[in-house]
Amino acid sequence: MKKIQLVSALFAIALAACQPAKQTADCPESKEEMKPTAEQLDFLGITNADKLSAASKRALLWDEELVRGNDWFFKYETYDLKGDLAYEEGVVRRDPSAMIKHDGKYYVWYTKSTGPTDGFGGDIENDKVFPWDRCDIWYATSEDGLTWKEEGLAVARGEKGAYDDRSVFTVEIMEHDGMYYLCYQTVGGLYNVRVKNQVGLAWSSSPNGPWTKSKEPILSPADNGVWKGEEQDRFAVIKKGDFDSHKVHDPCIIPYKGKFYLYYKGEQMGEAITFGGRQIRHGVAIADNPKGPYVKSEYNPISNSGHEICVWPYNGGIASLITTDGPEKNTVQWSPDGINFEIKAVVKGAPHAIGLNRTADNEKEPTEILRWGLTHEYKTYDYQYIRGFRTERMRKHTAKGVVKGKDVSVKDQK
Ligand code: AAL
Repeated sequence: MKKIQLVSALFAIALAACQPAKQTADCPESKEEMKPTAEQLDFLGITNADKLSAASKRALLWDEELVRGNDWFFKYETYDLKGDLAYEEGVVRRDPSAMIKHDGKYYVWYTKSTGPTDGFGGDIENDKVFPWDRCDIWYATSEDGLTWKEEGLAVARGEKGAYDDRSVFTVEIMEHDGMYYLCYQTVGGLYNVRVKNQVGLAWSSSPNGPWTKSKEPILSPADNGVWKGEEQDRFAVIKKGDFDSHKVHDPCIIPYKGKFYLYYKGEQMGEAITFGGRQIRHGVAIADNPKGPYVKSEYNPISNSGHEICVWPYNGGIASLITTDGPEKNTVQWSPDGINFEIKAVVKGAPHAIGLNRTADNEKEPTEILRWGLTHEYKTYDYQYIRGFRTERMRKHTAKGVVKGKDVSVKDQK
């Protein structure tokens, strides 16, 4: 049974790689219609056109452009940062925003707190339940992206009774029309396992602040799940509700097609473990103005996998890096409309909680914006720190000692 599920999931992934427009021409709808060309058979190394294995059938459904090229694939490595963002004992710095440049300096915002995590076993009124509990948003600047100076607090938790009085964290930056917008996660009240998480917004005419906070959250979880019983158990539900019925996380706003697309991660009440990991999916909410109101797309969820949001504009559409959870984890995807995403590459792994370099020429190559950026790493469960990452494209696969010739990509060899 399990095998059948996996095969059908992979078949669905292969089908997803078929462009809708090509469905009739290059992508046969049934195996009976599969009549591979001699060139396809030769390129894919298929022995007998009349004896196609399930894997060969899927391979024949792949998008031709993706098969011949390797444009979306990358491999990565991480490295330590210097200055104030180097690892500091007793301090949590995590979930870096994207980097922007202002007056010759890179800027980054991030979640910051101090002290170890107590967890949920004790007095949650006074304890710190997660590394991202009891946090505020801080920022740092750098001339070279490697050595950073912590500039101070940007956005603090709200006053007692406010929707963000417990923690503000996991922030993203958007620069638009001379204004700066920080969107971030919020928790208010008691941080128990059933607490709902929302998204807040702050704006300023300078990246150095001061920041004005929205009085109300700009995004909230869907209100259609039903908990079972009073006990603090996030898995006990009568009805799970939408993919984002419990938490809206990792917000990131992108100006797109004259509107503002707020991408986010949803967590569902009664979250299950499905094959490939936790039930995590992404959604989008769209507004006419940066401050909202943000209206959730009727097409949500727009991913079936993933974790932290990492999205960028490319070639008139939106690209998205899907990591950590779900059957399509470790894939790079692209949508022509910001909503309907297709897999473009499967990667070996990817940095988590990426802070993209928004100053990059993101149109140069599909993953140019990923050539270097920020990520975070767990030193221990209690303490995370911000690190750098760099990526490179894979153009060929050569053995040790082979004399390096002209750098010819697989695509160029056609
Ligand atoms: C991250 C993000 C959100 C979660 C926590 C802090 O990976 O998805 O930010 O709340 O973990």
